[in-house]
Amino acid sequence: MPAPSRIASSFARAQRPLASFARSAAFRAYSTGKEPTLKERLIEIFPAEIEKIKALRKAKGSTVIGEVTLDQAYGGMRGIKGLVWEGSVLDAEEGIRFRGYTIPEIQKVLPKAVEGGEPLPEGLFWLLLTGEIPSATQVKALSAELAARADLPAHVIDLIDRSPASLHPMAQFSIAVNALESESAFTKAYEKGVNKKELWLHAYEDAIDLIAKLPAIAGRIYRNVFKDGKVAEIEKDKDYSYNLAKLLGFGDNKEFVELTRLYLTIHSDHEGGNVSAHTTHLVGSALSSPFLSLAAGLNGLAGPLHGRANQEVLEWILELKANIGSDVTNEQIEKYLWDTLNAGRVVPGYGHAVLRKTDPRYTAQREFALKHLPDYDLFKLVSQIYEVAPKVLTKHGKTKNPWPNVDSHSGVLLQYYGLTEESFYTVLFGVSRALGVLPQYIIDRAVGAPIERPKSFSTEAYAKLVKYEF
Ligand code: CMX
Repeated sequence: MPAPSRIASSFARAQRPLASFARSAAFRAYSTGKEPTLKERLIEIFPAEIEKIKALRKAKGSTVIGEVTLDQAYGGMRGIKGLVWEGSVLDAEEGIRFRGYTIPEIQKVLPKAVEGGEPLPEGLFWLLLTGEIPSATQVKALSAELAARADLPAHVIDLIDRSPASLHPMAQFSIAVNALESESAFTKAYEKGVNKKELWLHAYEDAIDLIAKLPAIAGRIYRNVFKDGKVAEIEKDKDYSYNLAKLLGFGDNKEFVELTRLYLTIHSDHEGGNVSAHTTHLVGSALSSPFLSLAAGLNGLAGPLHGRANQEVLEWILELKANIGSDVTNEQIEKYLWDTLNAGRVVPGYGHAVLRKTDPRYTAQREFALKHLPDYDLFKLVSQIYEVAPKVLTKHGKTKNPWPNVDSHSGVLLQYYGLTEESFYTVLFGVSRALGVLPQYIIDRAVGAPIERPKSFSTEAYAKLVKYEF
């Protein structure tokens, strides 16, 4: 790996308008026949991206892109355009596109570990950061870099080991990520007064370190809380998902490893406005390090209306099964749905703030189940709920989207392979979400995104604004 000072000076050169490509790291790599690493590629790409944004703002900066109603201010800012997020855009009808690619498309074009299998999430990370599909060799190099940086500092191991088993795995996860702040190259560089144009280089190092260490954190939490506390070693020549599965204790199951690859790919990014992405971005805008920023995002993901919905779904389904059994009629499911709604609860795994159709992440998991576990009773139950719930939610008339979201399906797949402890499920979502939100963290620092600071008003002030008297 090139020394940081060489990279910094290379980046400084590349920052000049039309930097000489012949002097760049990427050119050196091309000319020697060696493909550029992710960092080399970013050094090449970012100057042009910065110029693109400058040109767009210069030409169109004062163009009005939307209006805001009073209801939106009180209604969770739904639909207000005010964030920049490069990795993905969410269409209400079609679902997510990662740098323009739908989920079925990325399943085709990203490098895989198994012929005809699921994509490697390292490839998605590369795509989200650069907008480019990496080669298999480039992904392999990234996998190796992540495996090489996977070890945890002793104090983080100690913190996890001393957490009580009764502390929710997501709280343990957030504690451990916060504690990695001791390792932050970004914070150290800032303290030394680094030029802000070079901050992204340190953000990149932190992001790679952080992603690299997540399997060891997740594995340790899982093994401590639910198993014998023994955590296997990372295999330096294996991919990220294999190592995560291995550290959880499922490395021998090839299908589970494939599921991990799919799971980590599809849960990564869902544009910028969701709670975990927005929080990571917001906290990062204060120049808190990637560790502190992701930990903040994970705390948001831990909420039952967001990432913890995967745990809630499983509990809700198991409660249904416990009360009625596996052999359930559609009428019984309908009654169970109404009981949930009439108790003033939400139906977990259904509805979405943006989507108005079945979530393609749900569909991708359904297809995995149809291929690998079509006769599993809980999968059949999930499919049966899918037949009934949209009609009931439509009749109920509140939710704007009666269709299932990503969390509706993930739990039963994990149950099938023996990862039955549902309070752990959101940790897996969190590992994946890091792959989606940290690219934007790096981009934000590269383009010099400012501290985020929207305007708020009191109810009195809003009333005055809209000329209303109480
Ligand atoms: N069951 C019952 N009521 C629901 C509902 C559901 N699944 N989804 C929405 N509603 C209700 C809302 O609670 C709201 O009721 P009030 O007017 O009484 O407050 C009303 O319908 C309108 O809500 P909405 O505009 O359709 O949805 P929001 O954008 O406010 O919320 C979400 C989106 C996901 C929080 C909501 O659909 C929900 O609570 N779903 C269940 C929890 C869930 O599955 N979350 C995971 C989402 C994916 C993720 O982030 O991981």
